[in-house]
Amino acid sequence: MKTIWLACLLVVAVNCRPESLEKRYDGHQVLKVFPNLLENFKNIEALGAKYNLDFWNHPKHQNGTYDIQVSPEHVTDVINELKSLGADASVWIHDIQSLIDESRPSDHQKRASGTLSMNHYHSYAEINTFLNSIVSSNSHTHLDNLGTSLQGRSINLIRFSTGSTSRGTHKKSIFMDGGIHAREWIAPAVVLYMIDQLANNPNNDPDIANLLDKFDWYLVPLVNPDGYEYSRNGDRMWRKNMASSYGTQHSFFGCGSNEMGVDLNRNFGYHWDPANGGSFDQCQETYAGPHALSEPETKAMAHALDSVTSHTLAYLNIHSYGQYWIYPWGYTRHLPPDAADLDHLGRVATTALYHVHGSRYTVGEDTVVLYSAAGGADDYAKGHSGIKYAYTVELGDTGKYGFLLPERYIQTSGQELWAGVKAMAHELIRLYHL
Ligand code: 0X9
Ligand code: ZN
Repeated sequence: MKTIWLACLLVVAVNCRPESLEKRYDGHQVLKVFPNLLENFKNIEALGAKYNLDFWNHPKHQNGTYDIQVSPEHVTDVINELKSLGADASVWIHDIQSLIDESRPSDHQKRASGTLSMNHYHSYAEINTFLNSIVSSNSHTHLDNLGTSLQGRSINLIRFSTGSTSRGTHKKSIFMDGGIHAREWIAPAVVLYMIDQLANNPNNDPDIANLLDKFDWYLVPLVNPDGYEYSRNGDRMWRKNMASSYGTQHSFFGCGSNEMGVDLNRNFGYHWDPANGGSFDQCQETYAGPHALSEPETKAMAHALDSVTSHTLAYLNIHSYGQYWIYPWGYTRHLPPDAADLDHLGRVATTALYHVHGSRYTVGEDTVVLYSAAGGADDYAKGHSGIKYAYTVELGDTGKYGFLLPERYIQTSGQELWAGVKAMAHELIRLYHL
């Protein structure tokens, strides 16, 4: 153990993340905090910097709450400081490690090629095997490598395309991705669920052929494969990509326990601005990168979105948690001119989603429903690529497990989102006379 850490110190000091040593969160807690006073928004953000807090969620309005992860050595001080500010704090998650243990990917049997268990969180390698077996047995599917992550993993897109239209032009398309934030495992899992529906039609759904006939489908299950693998093997709470030090700030000793990396959903190039809901500090969870599209993962996605612009009607950037179906802009409180259209389609989708298992999703503009944050994929897709119906979807839950949703929720989350997406597709068919 000593030798490993010594080696780490020698290697760099810049970037040492021994993937075999899993970071533990024994005694780390998540607090629900009611600011109570307007000035406390600023005060609470300042506590974040002082105690190295990880904000799982920011309040969406004056009466909203923060979900704040605190390390055991700071719990008492943070609660005391919050009380002295006049804020209310209660413990939501008492021990993050026990939830991590509960949501840990379980051992599972290898399945026949072309199938993937929808009851498990899968590794990057398993996901690729699944995609490859689909394209090798399915003539209307194609695998595109959109680019290569910092650690050399390919960012794969699977395309379902049953041929061009009778007019010889592209069909209209729907584009969806997951896993831009490493720790939000349910997002890639439900993208895989949807890929399985389209490729294997396991429920013999008579609608699938029609949906494949009307649209080309583009799905990227894992936008941030390096971060995802690190969250499986190194640090379950990892959010960003695996970029190492930028510039001189913090460069010698790195960021300590809160390592580097870029928040890919602050790095897109439409009104990119670290000061707007992101950070200039590479040690922060929302570090926006040294400049717009500085990361290979965002470059790959931006290029893919730009190249489908002429025929893509809808884009879903899938995250967790909180149950929101939200639309641009994230960088400003001003609504896009066609906000009513986006609102309408979001409501169609979430109504259908609700009817599956009764989950309620909030529909609205990013800054109204959540918070202001520039450099998001949704803003880029709409503002730069010109995809009209661009959304961020925050899957479940609403406050029991947060990012640590156990595997048993994959099926239900997939069923729900797929129902929402199908309803969205049908509404597009109606609106565009497809
Ligand atoms: O902060 C984010 O990137 C998203 N929430 S999450 O908890 N999954 O990290 C929301 C992004 C909303 N879109 C924009 N702000 N553009
Ligand atoms: Zn996210």
